[in-house]
Amino acid sequence: MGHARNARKDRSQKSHVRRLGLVEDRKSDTRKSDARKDRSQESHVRRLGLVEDRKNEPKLCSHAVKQMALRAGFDLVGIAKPEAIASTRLDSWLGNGFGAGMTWMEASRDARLNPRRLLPTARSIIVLAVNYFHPGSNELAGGGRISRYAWGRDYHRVLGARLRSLRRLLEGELPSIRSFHGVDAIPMMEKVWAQRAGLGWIGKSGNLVTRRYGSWVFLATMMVDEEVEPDEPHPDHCGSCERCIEACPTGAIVSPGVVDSRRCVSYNTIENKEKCPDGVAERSDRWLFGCDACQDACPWSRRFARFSREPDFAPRKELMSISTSEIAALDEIAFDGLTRGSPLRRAGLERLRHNARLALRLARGKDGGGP
Ligand code: B12
Ligand code: SF4
Ligand code: SF4
Repeated sequence: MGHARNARKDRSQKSHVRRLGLVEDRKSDTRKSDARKDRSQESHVRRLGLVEDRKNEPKLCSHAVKQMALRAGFDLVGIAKPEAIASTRLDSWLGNGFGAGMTWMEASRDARLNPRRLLPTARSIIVLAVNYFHPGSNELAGGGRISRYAWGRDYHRVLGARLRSLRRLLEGELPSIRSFHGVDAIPMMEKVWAQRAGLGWIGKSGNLVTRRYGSWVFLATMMVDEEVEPDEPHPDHCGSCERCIEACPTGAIVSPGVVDSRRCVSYNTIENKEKCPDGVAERSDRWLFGCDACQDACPWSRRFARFSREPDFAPRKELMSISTSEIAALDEIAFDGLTRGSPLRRAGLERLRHNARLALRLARGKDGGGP
């Protein structure tokens, strides 16, 4: 009876995860392998120095996991324990309407706060980051600006491939391991995990800032059902600085670390399907996709920006050489060609054209009002 209930729960969990479009990497049935197989596996792994035997509890060695993550192409890696996140801040963010039209943030609230909803047997979270900084100007001819994270190939694809490599490396050494990974689109509070895993701190800008690359990093997570030595959480280094808050063109950083998406140019140029709230469009500083003002102003991000070793994130010639007026006049075929494999695709043709028209008006010194 209990078993049947568990099996039902398991199935409903799987379909829930599938409905959310999440990546699930379970080798579930291999788990019930007999004790002999387990023992031989363990000793194989111990021979490789991957597992430390502490108090009879097998543990993946944190150093070995980190080496694998670096081999898979990540620039930073840390480990956190999958302990639930206190609900106060997320609830107050949602309650204040700061999630704007991103209703999926509310719908996945419980999973965001408790990662074990995604992998009930999770014992550790491997938190990963990739530096995407490529130098250069964000200005297109005609005055429009494109945020740095969108200059190259879509990071979901790049980091997704690296996560799969890491999973293969882990499974190669410990075949019974179960994992669950994702980048951005899974209901994990990636910045919180990154801070807990020691990668950096959540700055007043609302971005994770690292001492190695500033805030120019993408984040990803992989939960595993093995114990890995956790890292220390990262201390805050914002101090009395408030440059990001001062630099935000629309006043979207309503208090340190808290972003009201309704006012954020990034939200309004990418996610928003409705009319831009009054007073925001005309202050959007010619950004036609995303916004980097809070990051460009950050002394850590200025000082520690380093050239990314990932050519996929380098500015695409066809994108950076197009003019704002050409974007404003894109047709479907041209949009399809321009945005293939690029983050810009998310905005959709209509929104992108609208943003470009607005940027042109602002560049000409008109107020840019209107939808
Ligand atoms: C929703 C979302 C947005 C929204 C809301 C932004 C936000 N700050 O929450 C919008 C559309 C506006 C947005 C914009 C951008 N985003 Co975004 N976004 C997300 C997403 C999907 C969820 C973030 C979230 O959970 N927000 C809800 C709030 C409540 O969560 P939180 O900020 O983590 O809050 C916690 C802490 O900040 C803490 N806290 C609360 N108050 C305070 C106060 C202080 C002082 C401190 C220290 C902590 C603290 O408690 C909160 C909960 O426990 C993540 C991916 C993911 N799955 O995590 C990407 C993500 C955060 N985005 C990312 C990026 C790159 C951007 C942009 C830079 C893109 C651009 N150039 O235009 C901008 C930056 C805007 C900004 N200043 O934050 C990256 C950030 C990488 C990094 N270095 O931090 C992420 C991690 C995606 C990824 N996988 O790389 N984004
Ligand atoms: S992305 Fe732009 S609008 Fe959004 S908080 Fe940062 S500076 Fe403000
Ligand atoms: S600009 Fe200053 S306050 Fe803002 S994130 Fe950077 S260091 Fe922190």
